[in-house]
Amino acid sequence: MTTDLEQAPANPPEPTEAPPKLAAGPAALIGVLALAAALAAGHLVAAFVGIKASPYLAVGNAAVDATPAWLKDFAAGTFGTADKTVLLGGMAVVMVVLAVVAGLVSRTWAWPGQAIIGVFGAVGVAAVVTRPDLGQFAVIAPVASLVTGVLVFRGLHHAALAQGISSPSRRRFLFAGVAVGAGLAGGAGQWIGSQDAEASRDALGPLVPTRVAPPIPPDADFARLGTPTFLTENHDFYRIDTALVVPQIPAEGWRLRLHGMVDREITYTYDDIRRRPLVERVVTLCCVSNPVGGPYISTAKFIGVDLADLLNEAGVRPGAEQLFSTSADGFTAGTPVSTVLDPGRGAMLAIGMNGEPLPIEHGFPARLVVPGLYGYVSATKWVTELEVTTWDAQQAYWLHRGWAEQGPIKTESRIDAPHGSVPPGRVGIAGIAWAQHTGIAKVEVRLDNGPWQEATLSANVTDDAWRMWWAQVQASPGSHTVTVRATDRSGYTQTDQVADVVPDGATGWHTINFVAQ
Ligand SMILES: Nc1nc2c(c(=O)[nH]1)N[C@H]1C(S)=C(S)[C@@H](COP(=O)(O)O)O[C@H]1N2
Ligand SMILES: [Mo]
Repeated sequence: MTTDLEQAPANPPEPTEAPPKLAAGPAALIGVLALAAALAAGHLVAAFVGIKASPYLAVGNAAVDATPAWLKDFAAGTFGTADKTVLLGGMAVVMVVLAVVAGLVSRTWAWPGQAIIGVFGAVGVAAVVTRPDLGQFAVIAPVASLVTGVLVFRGLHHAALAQGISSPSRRRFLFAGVAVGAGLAGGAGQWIGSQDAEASRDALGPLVPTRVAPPIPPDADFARLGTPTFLTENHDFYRIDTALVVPQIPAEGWRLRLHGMVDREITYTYDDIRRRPLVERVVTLCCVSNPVGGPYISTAKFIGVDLADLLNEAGVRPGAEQLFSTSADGFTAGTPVSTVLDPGRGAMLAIGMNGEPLPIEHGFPARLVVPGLYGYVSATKWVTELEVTTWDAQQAYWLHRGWAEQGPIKTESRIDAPHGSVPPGRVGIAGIAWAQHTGIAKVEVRLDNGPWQEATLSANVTDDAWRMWWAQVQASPGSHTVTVRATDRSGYTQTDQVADVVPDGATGWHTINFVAQ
């Protein structure tokens, strides 16, 4: 196509052989239009592959990550919560200036501007591929930007050169068309992207409870001796569900319908819940399919509202037995109404976890949390419906599949350290014990079937959470076994009877082997 330019136009305007040249205004406009088209195309594609892959946002996020801490503090202090807006606005100004430059250096030939737009695009691609939190298709968005930017720049440049002199009105029409097209594509991307749960979650900001949980004392865990940390980070929190594809529900579109054996049916929006006084509670969740010594147990500060308050607002009718909860993906759980209504129980409709809105895979926008009950009978994630009913009228998901109707968490304990081999002599043994909503009273360990020895317990944060323990044993060179058992505050000592996880949770003492050498 450069041949069009090299072979002089049909009616050369001047006797000199100078190639045709665009006026500065249209040249600059071409740069800006190509930029707009590129960003809009990337934004639209990102709406489908994850809105964070939008090159504009990705470059902005990369800039935030690359910003030194002192500058972040300065920006946050100076601009307050507007710091993101200032950043994105500043980026827009820089980009428009560079786009104008791209146009102005391309008044005769398209390639310098194309090269500048291409470098822009490459920065967008780099910002997306270096982000760990974007999927494998995310790169399509900045590539779409790059290709669109280069092609639009080149196309407009050629059209303007060919028509500019003869038909300025056609050029104006073409420019306006590109501007409108970019506006529509960007707007569509923005709208589709806002249907995205991740974007919705990001926009919510931190959740601030009215009643915060008391601070966790430093001696709540023995992490240095091998136990887990008292609170589990959200990304380390165990995850169990039947969802192949995690339900994506933007908070704005979420509704919770409370109905059944109630005086009045109520439908809550996310804002309805968020505007209520929020409570924060430390709760250890545990899965019924956790084998003895297994990993499916974690602790978080959950933020939400009392489930009992919602039920009381609706007015529970006499004869109600089961709170049957349904998730957006069809999972169901059945919880005793008496447990939910028990004022001391602290059953929650949770919207936050460790200060943040619930992570998507842990039930965003909202889930149930009932201290003391296994997850399969209580902890419905992505919950959209609560029906007050009887046990006969509705059967929850796992009931059909051989699991028990009632799922109180069993008092259990686990050894986390040592593993493998240790030097002989005094050996530290450490682990966790749990009896949610009852509390742990005592943990004992035993070396090689010797006498039981009482372990030291960590600070008791709440009876609804796990408790850490540690002990020392004297180990001669050779291989050894250690066994643990817990006693809860009701006086019950963990049975050594081995039971499978089906139908209502595993039992048995956890035993490990280690070698002293
Ligand atoms: N929608 C939905 N909610 C669910 C489940 C599920 O499969 N689907 N599994 C339950 C089970 S068995 C457990 S143990 C907990 C686990 O919650 P977590 O993944 O946040 O740890 O969620 C419960 N809520
Ligand atoms: Mo579970």
